[in-house]
Amino acid sequence: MKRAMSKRIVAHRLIFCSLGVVGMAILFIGSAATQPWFHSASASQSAHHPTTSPPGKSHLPPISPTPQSVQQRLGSFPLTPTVALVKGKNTDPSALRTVTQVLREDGVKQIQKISAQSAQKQSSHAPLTIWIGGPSENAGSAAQLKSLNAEGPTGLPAGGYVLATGRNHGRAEIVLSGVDQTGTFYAAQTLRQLIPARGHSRVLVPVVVIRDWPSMQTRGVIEGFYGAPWSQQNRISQLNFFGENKMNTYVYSPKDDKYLRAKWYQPYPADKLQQIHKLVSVAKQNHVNFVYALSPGLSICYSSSSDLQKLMAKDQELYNLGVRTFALFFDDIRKTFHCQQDQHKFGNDPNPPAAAQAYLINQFYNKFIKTHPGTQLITVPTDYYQAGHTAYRDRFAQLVNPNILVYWTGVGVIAPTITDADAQKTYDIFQHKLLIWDNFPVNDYVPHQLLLGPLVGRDPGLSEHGVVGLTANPMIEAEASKIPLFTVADYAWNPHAYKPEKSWQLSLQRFGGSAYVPLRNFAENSLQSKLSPTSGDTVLKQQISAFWQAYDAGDSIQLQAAAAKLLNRFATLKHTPSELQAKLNNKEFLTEIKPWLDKLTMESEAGEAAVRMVTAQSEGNDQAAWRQRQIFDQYMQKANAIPQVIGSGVIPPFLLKAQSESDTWLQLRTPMTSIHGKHRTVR
Ligand code: LOG
Repeated sequence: MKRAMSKRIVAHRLIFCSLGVVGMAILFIGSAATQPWFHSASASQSAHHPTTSPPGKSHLPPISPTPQSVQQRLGSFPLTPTVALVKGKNTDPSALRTVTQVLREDGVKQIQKISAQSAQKQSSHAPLTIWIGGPSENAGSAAQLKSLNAEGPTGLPAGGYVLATGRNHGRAEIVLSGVDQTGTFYAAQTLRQLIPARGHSRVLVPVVVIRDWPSMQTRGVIEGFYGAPWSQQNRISQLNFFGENKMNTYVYSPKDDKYLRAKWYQPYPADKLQQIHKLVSVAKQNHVNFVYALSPGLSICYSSSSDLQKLMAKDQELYNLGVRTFALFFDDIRKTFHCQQDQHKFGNDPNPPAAAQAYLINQFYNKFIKTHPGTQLITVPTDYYQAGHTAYRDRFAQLVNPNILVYWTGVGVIAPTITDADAQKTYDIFQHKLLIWDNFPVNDYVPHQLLLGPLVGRDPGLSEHGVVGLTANPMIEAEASKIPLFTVADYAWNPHAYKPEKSWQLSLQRFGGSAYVPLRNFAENSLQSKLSPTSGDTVLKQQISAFWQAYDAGDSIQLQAAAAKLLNRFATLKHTPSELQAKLNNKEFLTEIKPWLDKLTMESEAGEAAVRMVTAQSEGNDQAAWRQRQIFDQYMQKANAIPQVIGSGVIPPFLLKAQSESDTWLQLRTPMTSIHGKHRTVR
C-alpha cells in the first residue's frame, strides 16, 4: 500500500512541475557522517524516497521526524498580529491547543476563533486564516486545500496529514488537514517547527505543501527497564515529548513497579491509580496510546481460573481509567511451573511452558479482550531474543491467537543490528505481527553509562517484513533519554529517510538550544553502546593519535603542536560541565548527569596533566614531568572514585597509556638518577 501511495505522490509532484508552479523545490535532507554509524545495517534507499534537490532557497527550518514529502513553493507571508482560526465540529482539541500556543509564542496578539460554518458564509477580516481539521473534523478545509492547489489527506495511513500554506485570492491561509484527528495534531506539531519564534522579528510563513504520514504504525517507548522507575513528573514530560515527536505509544512496564510484576495480583492503592489516571489523560492529549503491561510469570499458576480472575480484575481497573491496549509479558522468567495443576495440564505437551503461556494468553484474550470493545493485546514470549526456531517458539506460534501482537528484541537482547532479513525470518517463525522491543538506549545493564548516541543499525524496511512498529526501552535517566529517543522517533516515522548523524545533531540542537556546543561535547563522550561500539569523541581521538605519533617519533615540534591541540580540547571538556550548568535550562537533566559531569571534569584535568607530563618527559624536563605526575595522580584518584563512565574508548585509554609511559620513565630514574651529569632526586 505504501509503495502504491508513494508512487502517487511522485506523480503528484510531476503534475505540479508540469503545471509550471514556479520555483518549487522539493527539499530533503542529506548528511555527512562523522561516526561509523552508517555501516551497521544495509543502507538501501528505495527509489520512491526523497533525495536532496538543489534547494537554492532552502530556508525551511528542519522538521523532525523527517516528513515524507515537502514541496516548497516560491515566497512567504508574514504571520500577522491578528489571525483567524477556523475549526470544525470535530477538530482535534489538542491540535487546536497546539496551534494556539504556537501562535502565542510567535507573537500573535489576537486569535479570532470561528466555526467552519460561519467562515464558509462570510470570509473573516483577519489578514491570515488558519483552517484546522481534516475532512472528518472540519467540513471547510477540503475546499481550502483545493484552492491552494494541494491534494487532501484521504487515503493516507492513520496519522497522515497535509499542511499547506499560501495565498488564496490574495489572502494568506494555512490549512492543517489530518486524515484523522491524530493527523491534524501532527500537522500542528509540524507547524510548530515550520514557524519557530524569532525573538522580536516578525515570523515569516514559507509557502509549502507538506504531505506526510508515518511509515511505522506503532512508534514509541516502553518503560521496561530494571531499576528506579521514572517519576510521575518524568512521565508527564515524556508524554508531551512523544506528542511533539509524533510517537504514538507508551508502554507502562517498569520492572520494579511491584504492582505489575512481583505483586501483579495486588490491586493498586487509590493514590497510585490516580497517578496512572493522570498519565492516561496526558497520553490521550498527546495522541499517545497508553499500554498497560502485567508480568505475572514470577508466580502465576497458568491454568488457575482464580489467577486469571485476578489478572482481569487488575486490568479492569486500568480499563476504567481509559486504557485500551493491554500486555502480558513473559520475559526473564523461568520456564518452570508454580503449581502442580500446570504440571498435570501441560506437562506432556511438546513444549510445556509455551503451552501454558499460550493457554493463559488465549484465556485472557477470550474473556477480557473480546468482551471489552476497542481493546487489543500484546505479549512478549520468553524466547524473545533468539535467532531462529526454538521448540518453545514453534509451539507458541501454533497456539497463541493470531490477533495478538508479539514483541521481539531483535537477535540478542541488545541487538547491534535489526535487519529486514531477521525480521522476515522471525515473523515466519512466530506467524504473528511483530513489534520491536528495542533495547536502546536502555542502560539498566550498564548503569554507569549514558547512551546518548542516535539509534543505528536498524534496517529501513522492517515494516515491510511483518513489523508493525518499534518501541524503545529507555535509560533510567528520563531527561537524558530524550536525546536518543528523538532519533528513534525520526527513524520510526520515516526509516528510509533516516540519517542518524543528522537526526542526532538536530536532537542536540532542540534539546540544548544555546547550550548546543557544550551539550554536543558532553554527548560525544557518552556515545558508546553495543550498537556503536567504536564511536566516540572523534576530534579527541584524532588529536590523541597525532600526539602519540609525534611522541613515538621523538619529533618535538610536532609534539608541541599536538600537545597544544590536545590541551585545548581537554580544556574545552573541562569547562563543559560549567558551561552546561550556565546555559542549559533543564535542572532535571543536569541533576541526572551530575556524576558524569564530575567525572568529565576529573578526567579532563587528568588529561591536561597527562599531556604536560608526557611532553615534559619527552623534552627531558624531569622536574616538570614529576610535578605533572603528581597532579595527574591527584585527578586520577578523584576520577577513579566516581564509578560513572565517560569518554569510553578514548579518554581512559589515553590516561592509562600516559600513566604507563610515566611509570616506565619513573622506573628508569628511581630512586636517584643522573641527568645531564647532575644528581637529582625524583621521588
Ligand atoms: C528485559 C528488559 C531489560 C533489558 C535490558 C526484555 C524483553 N526484557 O534481558 O526489561 O531492560 O533486558 O537489560 C531484558 O528485553 N532482558
